[in-house]
Amino acid sequence: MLDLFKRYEKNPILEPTDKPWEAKAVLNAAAVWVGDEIKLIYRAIGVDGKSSLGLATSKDGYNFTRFDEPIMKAEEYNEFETMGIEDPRITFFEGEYHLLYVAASLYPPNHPHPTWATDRPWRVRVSLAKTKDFKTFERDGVVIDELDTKDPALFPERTNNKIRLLHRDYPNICLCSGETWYRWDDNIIIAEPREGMWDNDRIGAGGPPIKTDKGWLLIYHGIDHQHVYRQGAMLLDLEHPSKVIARSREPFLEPSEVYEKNGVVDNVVFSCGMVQKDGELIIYYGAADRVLCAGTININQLVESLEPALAAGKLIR
Ligand code: BMA
Repeated sequence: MLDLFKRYEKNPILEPTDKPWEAKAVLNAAAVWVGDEIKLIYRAIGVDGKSSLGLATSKDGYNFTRFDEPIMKAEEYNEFETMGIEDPRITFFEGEYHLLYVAASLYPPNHPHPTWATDRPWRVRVSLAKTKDFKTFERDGVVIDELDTKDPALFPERTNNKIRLLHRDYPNICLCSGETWYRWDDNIIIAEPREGMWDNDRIGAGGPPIKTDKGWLLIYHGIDHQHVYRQGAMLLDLEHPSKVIARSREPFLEPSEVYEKNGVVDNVVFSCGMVQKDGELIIYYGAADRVLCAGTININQLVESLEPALAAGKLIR
């Protein structure tokens, strides 16, 4: 384990309340600065087990004021959202906040479903909603057709005139590129799980990549064969973001506190967003799928800690 990440001493920062829509869990949150305020859009699990999205705001990054009602709920007549909406990530892109989230539903009975959905015919789709004011959202719906995928992370700018969208096509991190939404020119694997390491089972992007002078810094989660979730990072080439140039040999965060080890799903730390402040990232993460936590890491130190990668999933040893 890398010793660079400092947990906020008063974690968790958000816990479930007695409101039915966020009574079971509040977790994985998108995060963004809007003026002098941080806005978190978090996944809330209600008494019915379905998720919607809540909003919380803060000036210091740790003390948040919540809104009473979800700011976004699953659309009633949307066949892709019958089991809720989950795990938002947010990017300010071309003049609007783009909120990408996972639309969850079940495949119709007897429909072929992906091999990883072993116990039930779970269907997940990456969906998009856009907003300028965090009050009204324009729902654009599923952006990658016909693909069971999640963990979407949109780059804040185009490269080579292409929109770049990371997502997790099981078990890899993939990159869709295209000049217009919905019409992707290609979809390629950029990083794979690594056998013998902490991320040997499957991996997925955290919050949107952050531009540094060394490359795009991406926080990601790795899951091992024991179903432990950890957080690490990789650096993607500034001009060719499908190229991984460096990657964490060790995670910087793994479950060790009680609230990370025991909850709705044990041994999970899962991030969907972070903000920059004074050369550091404040990383927000869901812990044991029940509460929302925060911690900081120095950006330069994190970048320096990454080890050169030869190609997707391959480390120079
Ligand atoms: C993922 C998502 C996340 C969750 C994680 C750990 O597949 O469902 O919302 O935090 O699993 O259970």
